Amino acid sequence: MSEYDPQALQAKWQQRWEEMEPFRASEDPADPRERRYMLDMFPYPSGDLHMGHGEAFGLGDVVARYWFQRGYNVLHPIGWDSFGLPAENAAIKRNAHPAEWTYANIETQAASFRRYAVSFDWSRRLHTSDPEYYKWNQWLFIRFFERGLAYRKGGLVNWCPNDQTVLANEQVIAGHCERCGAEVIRRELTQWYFKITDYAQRLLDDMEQLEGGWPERVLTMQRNWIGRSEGADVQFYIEGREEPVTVFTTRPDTLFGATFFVVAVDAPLADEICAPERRESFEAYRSAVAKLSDIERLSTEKEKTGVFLGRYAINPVNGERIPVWAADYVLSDYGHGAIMAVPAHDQRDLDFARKFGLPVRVVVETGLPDPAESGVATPGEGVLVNSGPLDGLPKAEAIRRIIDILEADGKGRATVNFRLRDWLLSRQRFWGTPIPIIHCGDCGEVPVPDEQLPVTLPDLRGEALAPKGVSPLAAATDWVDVECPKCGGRAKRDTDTMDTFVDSSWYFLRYCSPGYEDGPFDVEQVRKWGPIDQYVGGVEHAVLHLLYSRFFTKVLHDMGMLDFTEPFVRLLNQGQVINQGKAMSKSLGNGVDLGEQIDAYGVDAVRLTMVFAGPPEDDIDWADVSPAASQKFLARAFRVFTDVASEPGVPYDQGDLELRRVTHRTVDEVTKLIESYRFNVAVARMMELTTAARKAIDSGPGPADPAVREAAEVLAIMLSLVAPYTAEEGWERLGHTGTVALAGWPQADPVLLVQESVTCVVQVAGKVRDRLEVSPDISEEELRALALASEKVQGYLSGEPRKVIVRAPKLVNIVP
Ligand code: ANZ
Ligand code: ZN
Repeated sequence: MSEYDPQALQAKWQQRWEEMEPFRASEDPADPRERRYMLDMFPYPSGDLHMGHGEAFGLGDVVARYWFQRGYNVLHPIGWDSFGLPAENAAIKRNAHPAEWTYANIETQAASFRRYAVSFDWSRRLHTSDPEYYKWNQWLFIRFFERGLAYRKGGLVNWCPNDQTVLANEQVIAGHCERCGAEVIRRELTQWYFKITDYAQRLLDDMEQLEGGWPERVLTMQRNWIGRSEGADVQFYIEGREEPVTVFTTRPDTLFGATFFVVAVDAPLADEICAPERRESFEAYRSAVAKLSDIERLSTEKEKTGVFLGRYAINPVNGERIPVWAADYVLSDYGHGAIMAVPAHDQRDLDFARKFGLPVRVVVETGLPDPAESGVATPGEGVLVNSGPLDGLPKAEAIRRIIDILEADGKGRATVNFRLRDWLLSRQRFWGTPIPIIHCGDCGEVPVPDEQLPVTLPDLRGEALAPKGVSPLAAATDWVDVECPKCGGRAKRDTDTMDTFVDSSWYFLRYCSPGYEDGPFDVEQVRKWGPIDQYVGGVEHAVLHLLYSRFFTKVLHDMGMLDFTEPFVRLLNQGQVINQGKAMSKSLGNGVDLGEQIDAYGVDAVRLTMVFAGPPEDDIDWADVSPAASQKFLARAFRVFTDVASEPGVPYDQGDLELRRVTHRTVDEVTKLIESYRFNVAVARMMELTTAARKAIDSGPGPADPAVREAAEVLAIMLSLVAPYTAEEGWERLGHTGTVALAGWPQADPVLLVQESVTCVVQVAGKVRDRLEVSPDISEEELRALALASEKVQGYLSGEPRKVIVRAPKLVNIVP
């Protein structure tokens, strides 16, 4: 095997690694090495690995392998997010059990990961669909339930008519089901929720810990999703109604500009206060709106719609009577489901006012054209007018002032609202974790006792799993009918399963002690490994998965099980692999198959192509990259390894100085580049080192020079981060035993980093008086001091010079 043969290398080294297990994390408490926890978002077993996996895991592996080389005790585990709908749909189609499809795919992916040479600790592998894993979902659910953080309530929910299941708000994308794309409708159902809203403020505050470690755009998305608004609750009486109605407003300063009042058409209040003569039109309107998604309702493009309810509200500060309307642009589940409308300063209100001929009154003078005429509301800064006691005040002050007034009169108060809703976690599908609750006519909701966990899924398959609008579990009566754990009476199991985001909200903790039987994880082990030093995954998880994981972490912290409050210290979002400018898709026929690429070019060339294509966050267009060129480069590097003609252990310092300088500068730069995620530039530096070594072999000091060996060894170690097979074989050809993956990261010798000096001319009054040998990157201050300290220069100076002009590194001009 003198020629570079990637497929042969793969076969050989895969087997060696299997024997060596070089990537097992050590649990030995006496192990003195610093620990590092590197995690890739775990895969869903939908088939074999695809190009996206190739990129994400290839990038993550650069970090993990770098840490191995640095001598850390690294935890780099792998598992599968193996519950979920696709398995169930496949099972219905094939009259099979979802487990068959799931576990077959897992085996396929596991084999592909091994071939792809990702540095996993295989001993910690987990699958969320294993009862040994989901038992702890149930255990956690019960702990949440006991703490009042899991509860059941009825309400309107998002329902996918195709998948026949409830969806969380987060799973509705522009009114459509995230999974199948069907249009989502609203349905009244009793469902389980996690009370994530209790943690809204902490989810926001703790983001401070993530600044600098997470991409700014992800932090922004999290912030927007949580959606904190400061404002005031203001009470309005409605004529003929005993109790006042509260509205939430971020602009209490505009209270004197409220010209009408709007109730969400689907809020119970609208139904309650609707005047009899308006009922018919109200009901017709309400059923039309029921078909719309929140996104459509809130769209600013959409024509405003609404109906007058025949009633009037009283403005609490000036006693004015304003008409009450029902409309869809006010949501029933935000704030209090009713608003005071200020058309002059809120665009939605203005659109509505213009459509229905309602008055517009400016109360903040902004200097912009009158909204009633321009059609453009003026939400910005200004001075209050037409507002009684607020007149003349700037906006911010007016807000404070009106809140004081309202509070003094008991008509309102300062308040904070969050856009975040509680997490709807129950699903009416089979392939998930059964909710461990038993419903008893006498005792109500009774948790399954811990010692009876896990509640395993009944054995259903094929047609029995077909969606029927209720959970398929409901039909398994043997499974459903149980004794109440409290009173022993006849009771029924809850038939819903959990959202699979529950599974992924804590799996990273389980990896620290995967076989642990006394709890979801061994608290001591997590204390040692956690939190995750580096998390790598797609930006599609910027909201959901990350928010839920952060929530779980905080709850577990409050339960005394974790000593940290944020799970992921650093986050890297890799780009997507696309082709010809577009996302790969079956319909476009532009798909690229990872396995085929590997068959054609070898694992190393594919991995190197992924890493070299650009910054990790950028998309990779497979049409613009060349795995063939990557393979050629690897063959060149390989030839350098095989050409080295000295023995291991030769003293490098006897080698060619010029090549040694290149090698050490490369080490210095690549180290910094890897640590700042600029992996593509690091690869470029490795390529340059390869070229320099080649030149030294062919037309320089020759293959036996110790500097050539040094360059080749450094190259093998650095290359092991992206092209592990080539690096291993090269390392062996260089006469080493063991794996290159643990050879140790090279250290740059600072002496060799100093470039040859530059001559600096020092002039006094325009005449050259001295020449100094200085470093090319000397600073201006240093050079100035050096020039003034020169004895030759001193001879021409008497006291402080009038002026010193420094042009580092080549010239200093002194005016005496
Ligand atoms: C009067 C007002 C005047 C408002 C003004 C805004 C500007 P954020 O920032 O998103 O929290 N609002 C309150 N509850 C609502 C609901 N259930 N559905 C739709 N809109 C609702 O938005 C708060 C503002 O959105 C509130 O402040 C209210 O309109 C509206 F110049 O009150 B505002
Ligand atoms: Zn009971």
